Amino acid sequence: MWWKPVHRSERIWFTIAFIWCMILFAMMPLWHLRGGQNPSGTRARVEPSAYVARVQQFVRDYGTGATDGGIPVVAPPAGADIYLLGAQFQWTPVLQLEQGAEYTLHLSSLDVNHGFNLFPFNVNFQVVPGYDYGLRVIPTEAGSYSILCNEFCGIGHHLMVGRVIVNPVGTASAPEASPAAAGGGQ
Ligand SMILES: [Cu+2]
Repeated sequence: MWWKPVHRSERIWFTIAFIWCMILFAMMPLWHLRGGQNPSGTRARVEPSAYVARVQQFVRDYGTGATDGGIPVVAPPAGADIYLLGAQFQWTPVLQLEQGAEYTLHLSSLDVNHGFNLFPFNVNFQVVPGYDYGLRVIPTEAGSYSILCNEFCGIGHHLMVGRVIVNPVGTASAPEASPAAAGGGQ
């Protein structure tokens, strides 16, 4: 039957499908440029061992001395570069941040691909060995949040839960003027 002309309704349907394909095709570069989906901040190659050394330095610089489930707790100052390491099967360190402050969050992996998922928010990012992704982040809500690994990374994947603690504004231990002193001056 192939020599018979195609039915009109089928030609219309084919035309609609083709136009839709072209729209989706155009959406790919458009979404890349205008979709607001590109990671903020920086990307660089890094040797996993060098990244681990950076994380260790970060813990030495800003560690509180406390641990949470054996993982060191780190309280970096506002504006700091903060480092999080994904490794089978834990996130290191525990981050203690200030609400409303901006940080550059570095993410990388020691071994295999991991997935950074800030629970319960819909914040997701791939954590890839050999790459250091620096994301600009501002914690907007105070609380204690879990970091789940959402990229299957091995037998202990389901145990891979980290922690971010966001302290409310004004509770930081930084030696700044108290709100009363700041408000009282004229
Ligand atoms: Cu995992």
